[in-house]
Amino acid sequence: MALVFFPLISLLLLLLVRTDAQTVGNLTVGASLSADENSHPWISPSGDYAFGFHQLSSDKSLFLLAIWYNKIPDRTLVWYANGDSPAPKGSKLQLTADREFVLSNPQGEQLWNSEVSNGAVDSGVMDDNGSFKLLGSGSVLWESFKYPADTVLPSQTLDEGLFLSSRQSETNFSKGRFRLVLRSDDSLVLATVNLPSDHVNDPYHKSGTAGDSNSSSPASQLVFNESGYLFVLRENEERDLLTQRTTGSAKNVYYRATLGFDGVFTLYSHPKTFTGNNARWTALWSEPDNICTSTPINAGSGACGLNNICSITAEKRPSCGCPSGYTLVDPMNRYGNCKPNFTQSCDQEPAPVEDLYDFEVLINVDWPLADYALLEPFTEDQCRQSCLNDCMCAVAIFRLGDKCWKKKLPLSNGRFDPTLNGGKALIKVRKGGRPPLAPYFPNQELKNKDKNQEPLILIISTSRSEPVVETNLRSFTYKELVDATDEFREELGRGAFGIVYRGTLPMSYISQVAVKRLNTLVHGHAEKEFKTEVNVIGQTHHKNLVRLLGFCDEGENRLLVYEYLSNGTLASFLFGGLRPSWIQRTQIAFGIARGLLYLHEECSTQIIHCDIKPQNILLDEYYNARISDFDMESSSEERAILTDWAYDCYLEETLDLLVENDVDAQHDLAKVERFVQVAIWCIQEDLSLRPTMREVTQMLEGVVQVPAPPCPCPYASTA
Ligand SMILES: *[C@@H]1O[C@H](CO)[C@@H](O)[C@H](O)[C@H]1NC(C)=O
Ligand SMILES: *[C@@H]1O[C@H](CO)[C@@H](O)[C@H](O)[C@H]1NC(C)=O
Ligand SMILES: *[C@@H]1O[C@H](CO)[C@@H](O)[C@H](O)[C@H]1NC(C)=O
Ligand SMILES: *[C@@H]1O[C@H](CO)[C@@H](O)[C@H](O)[C@H]1NC(C)=O
Ligand SMILES: *[C@@H]1O[C@H](CO)[C@@H](O)[C@H](O)[C@H]1NC(C)=O
Ligand SMILES: *[C@@H]1O[C@H](CO)[C@@H](O)[C@H](O)[C@H]1NC(C)=O
Ligand SMILES: CC(=O)N[C@H]1CO[C@H](CO)[C@@H](O)[C@@H]1O
Repeated sequence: MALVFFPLISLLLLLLVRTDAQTVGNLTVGASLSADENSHPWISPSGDYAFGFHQLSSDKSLFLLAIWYNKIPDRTLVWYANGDSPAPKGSKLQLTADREFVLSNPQGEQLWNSEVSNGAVDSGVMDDNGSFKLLGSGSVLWESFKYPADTVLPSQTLDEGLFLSSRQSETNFSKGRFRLVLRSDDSLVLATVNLPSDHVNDPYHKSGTAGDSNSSSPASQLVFNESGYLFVLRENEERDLLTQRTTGSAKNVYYRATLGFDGVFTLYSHPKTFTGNNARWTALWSEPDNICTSTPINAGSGACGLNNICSITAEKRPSCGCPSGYTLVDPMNRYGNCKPNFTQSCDQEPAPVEDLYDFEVLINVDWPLADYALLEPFTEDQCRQSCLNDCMCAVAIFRLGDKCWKKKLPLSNGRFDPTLNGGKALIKVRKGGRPPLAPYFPNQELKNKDKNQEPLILIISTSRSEPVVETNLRSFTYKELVDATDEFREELGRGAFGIVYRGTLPMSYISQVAVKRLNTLVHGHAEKEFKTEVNVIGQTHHKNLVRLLGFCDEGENRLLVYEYLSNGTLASFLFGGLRPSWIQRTQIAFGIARGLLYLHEECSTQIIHCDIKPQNILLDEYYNARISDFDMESSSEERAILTDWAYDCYLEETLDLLVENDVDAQHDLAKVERFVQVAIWCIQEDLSLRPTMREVTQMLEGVVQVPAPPCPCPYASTA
């Protein structure tokens, strides 16, 4: 059986580290650019920005006309023209005889037009500030800065009425639900839009300006200046400063301010000169501080989808999770709507309601706008009874000692909010049907998973029907883990499914542990499935896997106890202060491959880990790679260009470029080539061509020859 392991490629390639080179060019009348993977973008004179076709990672036959950073390996788009209507392969961007700048599909139909109304275009130029300009008779007729997508750049201004639109998701550039708009009366506001219309709802956030400032002068512009400051300029020239911190002039640092697909507006910086160590975007500032608890919007769903619950992460990003008894409508979009996993009817039921329904309780959770009745003074018990016997009631909120709010579907603006002071959300669920343990999606075919979606699946066990097998896992009481973690004091990381804390077990063979506390919001899983999963993982033993030592399963509290590894994640090692040597990087790659081989073929229950990435690989004190399932957050756009580039280097026999700054690797080019070849085999579109993990380890280690791989492109003929 050919096993699928897409993500290892990005790891292998990340381990190779890199730099880039491109040509500088101008556009003149008659020139055209065609949408395919080999089209050469137009580069700004400094080489900082590129204008051209970006291939969608979710559908390689579609392209966006876009601007991106040319020198940063992670393809970060700062502008795109046709997010809502991506161009099929073979589309052409042309300066027509009428001197119009037009994007048309292979059938000749227009997909996008710059719509210059005030003259004929002579030429186009990608400038060093990141704006693409169309010039005619010496003046600027059109510029991308005036038609922003989701990002503003230094030296760009947003006039009143102009707005940024979020995208649908990290990899889907269609217009999303969020907008940032400059309004003369309110200054800068963030609001949701009722798609597919353009109707803008009341703001969920107003930038800290009009309210606080004494100025009554209308706001006229959002300015992003070259020192990296964002401010609202008022008509009387007063500035309402949004950002307080920068990391230097835009001459030395790339800045961008992007309205994320999750509705958070963030200022990022990235060094212009970088090695593998500091090559990343750092968030300097973002707004709002907590989108989950921002003003409830009386139309639309709030930060997460309908019936969903928003909780804020340490990075101030929303994390969404369906309540117990509810599941995602689109399992790949956890920011989307949730649906009850049962139907509630007002018709005659087959049994008394007490036998049919029960309540799941969530603390400090509320859906502020879905009330249809307030009952007071009421006890909690009366509140439960009332909701139970009311076929309209989906949720009751019991709060403030004697108040009971009954709520109907769909629930909007769901939020986890500690200021609710222990208020209880009583969620009515039908007995018997509960969704499975949130992090695990049993029996889901790996190949059905879009590799570019947010990583959701951590571990899938492919044979689950087995009875519970005893392992030597320790069962902890909740109290023991509260003590071990000193009341969950030191956080090691957090992800969608829970937070990992550092802990110490007294009187134990392994004293340092990492305790993962599964999120109460998402762990609406059945007892038996939790036990089965724990058992399956508990039976794995391999030096390249993080060991599960025990668990706690006490009512609401579900925790997993792992051994603690002192050297952090591979991500922090690769991109952190100490750059790993070539030897270390190869050893880490071997270790990951061996760990996966064990999971796929050697342990008693076959396990497929669907989220291999540097954040999920921990390092022990000897820098051995250990695969874990700690779901730290991350994104996955970088793959496409890294793989394309690596494949080009392989074809053109310029593999030395991949490891340009690494003398050791340069002296070991045979191994570099072997790694790249293996990686290319692993990302074949045709799954049947991909090697098994056993073959992968043998090829990586040089035990067997690596045959020349065919192109990993979508429609390659199979060599
Ligand atoms: C691009 O255009 C600019 C200004 O028109 C000119 O100075 C430069 O030489 C041109 N570069 C190329 C490569 O044609
Ligand atoms: C870039 O922006 C600065 C500041 O607005 C401006 O002075 C400069 O002319 C711009 N450069 C180009 C190439 O437009
Ligand atoms: C992006 O999302 C929209 C809305 O869900 C969908 O209609 C569109 O097909 C998606 N685009 C791509 C390229 O997947
Ligand atoms: C507004 O003006 C009053 C009176 O001049 C002053 O006391 C107050 O601090 C000002 N508020 C702000 C936010 O500047
Ligand atoms: C950008 O704005 C900040 C805040 O007003 C100011 O201190 C700085 O001098 C400005 N930089 C430039 C290049 O105008
Ligand atoms: C929903 O509940 C039913 C039983 O009521 C169960 O068979 C089914 O697996 C559940 N589905 C999900 C996705 O939780
Ligand atoms: C990056 C990191 O934490 N490195 C440590 C890994 O472990 C060795 C041995 O304990 C330390 O010396 C390193 O500092």
